[in-house]
Amino acid sequence: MDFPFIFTLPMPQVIPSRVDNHIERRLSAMQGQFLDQEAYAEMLARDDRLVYEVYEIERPEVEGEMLMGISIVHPGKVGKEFFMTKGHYHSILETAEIYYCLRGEGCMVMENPEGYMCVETLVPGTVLYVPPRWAHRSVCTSRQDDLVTMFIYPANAGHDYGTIERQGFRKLVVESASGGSEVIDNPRCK
Ligand code: S6P
Ligand code: ZN
Repeated sequence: MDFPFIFTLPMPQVIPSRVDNHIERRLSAMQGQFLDQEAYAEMLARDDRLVYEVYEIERPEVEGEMLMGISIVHPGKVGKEFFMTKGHYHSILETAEIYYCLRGEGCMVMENPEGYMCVETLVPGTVLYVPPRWAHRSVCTSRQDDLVTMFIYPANAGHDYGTIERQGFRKLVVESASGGSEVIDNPRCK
């Protein structure tokens, strides 16, 4: 039988007091994801940098349960493109997700199979609702701070990474001429 449980997100580290899985994604796991492949190869040859981490609270991956955890995207760029998560659709496309930004600066790049795109800014306090059918990727646009978000989604959602790996997102987040960030079209998407 399940009993209710609590955990805490102690500030400022925001590492949950309960963690069942800790996932680390390094540059080497992001093959083909960044636009500037030359910059990617050069950076990887120097150092297989940690791009992002996820702390998950484990629950049975069945309908009715929820999964939650903390996602931390570290600051960095490959060429002009900011560090980001791989991004995915949910395998059960009709499942939504909620993100709550705790620290840092960044955005969520989203698109759906119907051809719509959306980029929402994330700053501490932002709550983002990603509706069913929208692929999502978090991007850290700060030069020095991690982008930390909490996520909650149906435990049976599953992850489809393949569609994004093959096509990329249609929008990319890159450093602008003034040193800020801007959203550009992905030239690899026709
Ligand atoms: C899961 C949820 C997050 C991401 C995490 C890493 O549905 O959206 O837990 O898994 O932000 O991103 P990704 O694209 O590597 O799974
Ligand atoms: Zn998701």
